Amino acid sequence: MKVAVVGATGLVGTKMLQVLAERNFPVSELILVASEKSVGKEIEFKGKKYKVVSMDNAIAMKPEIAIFSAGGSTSTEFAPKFAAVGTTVIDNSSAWRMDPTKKLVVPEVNANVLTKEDKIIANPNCSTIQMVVALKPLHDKYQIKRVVVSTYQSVTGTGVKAVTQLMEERQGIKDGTKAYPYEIDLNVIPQIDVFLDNGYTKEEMKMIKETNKIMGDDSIKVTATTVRIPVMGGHSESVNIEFAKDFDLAEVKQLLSSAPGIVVVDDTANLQYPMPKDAHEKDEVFVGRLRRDESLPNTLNMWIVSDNLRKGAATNAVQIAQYLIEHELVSSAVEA
Ligand code: 2RA
Repeated sequence: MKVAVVGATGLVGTKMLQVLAERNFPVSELILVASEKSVGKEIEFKGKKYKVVSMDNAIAMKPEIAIFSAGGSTSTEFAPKFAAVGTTVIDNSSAWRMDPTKKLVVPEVNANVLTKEDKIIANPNCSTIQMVVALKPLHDKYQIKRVVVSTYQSVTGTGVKAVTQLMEERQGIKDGTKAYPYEIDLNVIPQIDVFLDNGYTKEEMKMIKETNKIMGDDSIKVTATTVRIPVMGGHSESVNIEFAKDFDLAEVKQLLSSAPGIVVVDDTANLQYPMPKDAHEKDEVFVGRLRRDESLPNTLNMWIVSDNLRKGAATNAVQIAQYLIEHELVSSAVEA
């Protein structure tokens, strides 16, 4: 496969290259694209150096697959141009996620919706991905009525600038890099992305709308509070789920343990539960603190942790690409 990575120098782009290499993704030719100021810069992939090229050069090379992590406006402008030359684009921005003509995919949940005609495929928001992976096996069995989620999100979800802000603050540097309106070290910021007219943030509304679309079920009611914390290894989520049917806690554990992409870490007697420092650099979604909500019938509490740069972004995108290849849903650019 001729593969382009668009946004190759960012936190997610760098992780995409790492995941492609680790998974031995069948790359016959690698095309690296980044902003104009990075054109010509060399990036290493599997021991070989590649020069960053411009967007127009990359389109002219007609890659079979392009994995984008370059922001919404870049994606809105250039994803259709790649699609026009026969490239299948997997896009990590929010540009196409709620477009009814585009698929929003988490392979463990809804890869079956993909067809050969899908030329722009949306990769969901990181905090949504890890939640739906854990919701899916439970929804199939007990039918979810309502989800109440509160998140504890890593600064890596914002990007390099936010990591720099946290590190500088930890070194005592005042008036340094500012990715957030407030200090993040020794603080908690109950705002991720901008506020909307309804009082929710864009991140909260993404969790609500994307969950319905990925699960293919608008009857699931979701409400969210998304929060930034001074952590690096992954996003954590406290999730309260009300089901239509009653459940058995041992069976819940069993369903989650046998579901793809999930690791249950739930042994409170030995103080075992998921934490970002353990999820860091892992591809799985970790679930624990499973317990009945004693205040409501048929309701479960759980805690979900995953590396937001991996399953929440790069790994999910590469898994979509792998699925397309395995199911022969990606056409060669030569044919196009
Ligand atoms: C965040 N959800 O953590 C974003 C990244 N996609 O800010």
